[in-house]
Amino acid sequence: EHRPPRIDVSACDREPIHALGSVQPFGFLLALSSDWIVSHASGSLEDHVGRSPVEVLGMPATEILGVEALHVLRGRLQTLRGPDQVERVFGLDLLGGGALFDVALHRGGEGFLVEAEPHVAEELDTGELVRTLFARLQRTEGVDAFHREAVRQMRVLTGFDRAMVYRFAEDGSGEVVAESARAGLESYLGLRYPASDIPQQARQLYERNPIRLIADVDAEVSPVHPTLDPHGRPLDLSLAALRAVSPVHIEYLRNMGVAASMSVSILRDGRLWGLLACHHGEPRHLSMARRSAAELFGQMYSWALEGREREVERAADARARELHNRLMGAIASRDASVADFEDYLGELRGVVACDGIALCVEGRVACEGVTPDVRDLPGLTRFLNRTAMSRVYATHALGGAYEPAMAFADRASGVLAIPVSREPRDYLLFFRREVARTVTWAGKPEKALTLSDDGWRLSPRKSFAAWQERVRGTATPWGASDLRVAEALRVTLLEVVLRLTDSSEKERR
Ligand code: BLA
Repeated sequence: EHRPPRIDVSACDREPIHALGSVQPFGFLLALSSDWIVSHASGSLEDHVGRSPVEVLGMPATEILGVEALHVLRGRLQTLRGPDQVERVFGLDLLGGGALFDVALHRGGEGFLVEAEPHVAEELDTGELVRTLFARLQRTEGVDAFHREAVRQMRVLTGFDRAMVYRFAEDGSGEVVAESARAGLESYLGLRYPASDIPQQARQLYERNPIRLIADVDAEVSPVHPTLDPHGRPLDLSLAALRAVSPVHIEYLRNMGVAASMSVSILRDGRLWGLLACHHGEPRHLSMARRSAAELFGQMYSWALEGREREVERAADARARELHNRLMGAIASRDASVADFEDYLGELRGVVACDGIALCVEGRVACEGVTPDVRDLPGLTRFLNRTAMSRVYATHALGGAYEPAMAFADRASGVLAIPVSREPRDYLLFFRREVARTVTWAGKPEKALTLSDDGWRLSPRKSFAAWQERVRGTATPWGASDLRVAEALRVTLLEVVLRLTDSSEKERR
């Protein structure tokens, strides 16, 4: 029996995916120096143009490109100002021989990169198409319907079998929050994937370059010549549309039964919030015009999303305010006691997303939902007395700070504690379960490793076991909005409890 070695998933983060030295063969690439001398060419030049890449190295562009094309490219180059900008020209007679190409242009290397694909004439006005799709998106109500409509539109736009909204959590893991798929395909909706499925450098790259198409996972990639420039550096393909992707990811897609993939970055405040990810069971090339349209749709979607999410936050704040008013009204209108306050547990539970809630006041305990055992709560509140200091305290890995909590990690790995008396002593506690128990994680542990000619190696979709080890004892982290609502609740509850204890003391007297 072979024993798998320990897996170092972080090794994935070190693969230089922006400079792997090859492109996909559905187009060709030329790198030109600032004085328009060819410094690099891809092997695919041969297939598209019938010239050997090595033969054109060192040639002035005037000997390869058509006069009209040179003029157009010079003009476009002038407009490339910002660092990560790309210009696209559709239907350009690039070589002056009559064949039309769709061309992308960006600064890079010692000058700029020109990428060309055979021109595809789109019957539809893609700008008009995006406008229509976006109008439909805006007619939806709420965040869920917004995502659902977006993936439906992405399928219309791309013709792919499947489109998903893949949203990242704070720990980098991702969840499929919306999906549109051809009938008969297995659904991924609601599945979670570990952070290691999309390594760090890939996420950074996707913030700069918002779209990538993998047209055919089985296509042989085309090497860029020369491999290293005179300074010994590989060509930086970060912004190249033709960039061949990591072989590790290609294997991942094959394991998923995917032949073509395209993803568009969803950004919030410039940071990667998620991906619009599309799959196809057969190889599928999308024209540059359609890819541009998908990119634009992704940008409009990203901007609109910010507004939708803000609406949700405002609604959560409003719920907390309303609860405040109701609690205050209740104690003002009748001769209430702390015990009555327990009637509100259900409602309190609704203002912060949690699996369970407990109220510990004056030695009394009331619980709802999934919580630690009542016997475990005194120990926990004593820990909180030392930690919370009259403030809201939140952790998504309670066992790390308070070791005895490991015993009930499955029921409560996350706690959000709101002190409700002036001295730390009484608390309202929100609990979240261990994440591995609350979500459906994708992947099969038994497929964590494969044996290849060079020994055991980590393969995509197989990092599951390693990941599961790492999330033991952790819950979904509390978000900024949870903390804001908790702080508002703290102020309310403090007031409520003070009044109630005042009145019960009066009674006793
Ligand atoms: C990239 N991984 C990606 C991408 C996605 C995923 C969407 C972006 C590239 C693309 O558009 O295809 C993951 N795809 C998913 C997930 C779903 C999906 C989770 O459809 C869910 C439905 N991958 C691993 C491991 C490694 C790894 C363990 O699982 C590292 C050893 C690597 N993934 C990896 C790399 C890339 C990647 C290197 C970057 C590919 C590139 O752009 O070059």
